[in-house]
Amino acid sequence: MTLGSLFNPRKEREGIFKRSGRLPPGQSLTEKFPVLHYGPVPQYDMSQWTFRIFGEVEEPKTWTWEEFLKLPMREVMMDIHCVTRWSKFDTRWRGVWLPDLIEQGIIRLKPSARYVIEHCEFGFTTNLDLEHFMKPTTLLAIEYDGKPLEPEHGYPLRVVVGALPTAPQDPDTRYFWKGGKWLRALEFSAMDRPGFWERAGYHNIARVWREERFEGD
Ligand SMILES: Nc1nc2c(c(=O)[nH]1)N[C@H]1C(S)=C(S)[C@@H](COP(=O)(O)O)O[C@H]1N2
Ligand SMILES: [Mo]
Repeated sequence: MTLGSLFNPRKEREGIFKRSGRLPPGQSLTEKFPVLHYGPVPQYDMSQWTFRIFGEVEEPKTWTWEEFLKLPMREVMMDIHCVTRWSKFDTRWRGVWLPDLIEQGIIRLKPSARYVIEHCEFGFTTNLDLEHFMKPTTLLAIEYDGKPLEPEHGYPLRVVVGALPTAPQDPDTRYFWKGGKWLRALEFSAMDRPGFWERAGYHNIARVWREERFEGD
């Protein structure tokens, strides 16, 4: 224990995560849940809300909120890492996992589908490769810590990407901005299409353990 951590419980917890290999380079532990986004927080009348699946799929879909809630859901624990250098450990989310929809025949992808574009309110988008979207660490979340998402964290639906606490050093772990808040559609695409932050200079792939923060890193 260093002098600095002696009276600083946050520093002390950070040291534990660092020593156990869960704190990626350049990151520090936060006990809070910072809010980061560009633009306003949308307000909803959930009777008007819809969620769309389109692009390289056999049949495009549109679901109401009531229909969305009937989809298969699972709970996932994740370590999340923001490019602004905070990490939060053991965050608990509940939501829809894409492979469940595919396995149950709820959506059918064309073989040409290789990328997923997340479409959010106000035209915000972000992009991931389909392979990453199929990992157990990519979730369409409706709940955080047993409660509906807070408006500023993406209510009613957001994408979450992170690392499993059981495999914290998965080299394919991505920064948290790849999780779009206020998600309204998933587009399956044959070609990659950089989103809002990616076009603003953030790294297109965004692997945490390689510190792919900005293009050119
Ligand atoms: N719709 C939308 N989603 C977004 C963003 C945004 O600007 N708009 N910012 C991203 C960024 S940069 C980060 S770090 C995370 C932050 O999520 P949080 O506010 O729940 O911590 O959301 C991501 N999702
Ligand atoms: Mo961010």
